[in-house]
Amino acid sequence: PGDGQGDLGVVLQTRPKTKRPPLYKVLLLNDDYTPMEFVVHVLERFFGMTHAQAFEVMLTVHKKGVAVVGVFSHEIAETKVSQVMDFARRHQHPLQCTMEKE
Ligand code: NFA
Repeated sequence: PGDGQGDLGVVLQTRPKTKRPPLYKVLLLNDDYTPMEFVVHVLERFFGMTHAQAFEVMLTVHKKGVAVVGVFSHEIAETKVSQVMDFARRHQHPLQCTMEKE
């Protein structure tokens, strides 16, 4: 003997939603003027690469025009881009560094 107003609503199964934050690729762009040794130094200094790794990645950027130099959270990626852009500007090189959502 109910009032006929019982809850027959559908209960949807939910999965525990662990949303991971988006990641961002940090890209280094080629240009005709920045010295190769400067780019190698940037990759060692700001991206923790060994000299051999840095040289390899620098050559990839030089030959292909662009390369991903790291993948980071939004905040870390922004910091890397700022550090590279500031460092390049201070040394009067036109080196460009950008980020994009992975
Ligand atoms: N293309 C530059 C040169 O020949 C070297 C370079 C590599 C610049 C990677 C920017 C990025 N001096």
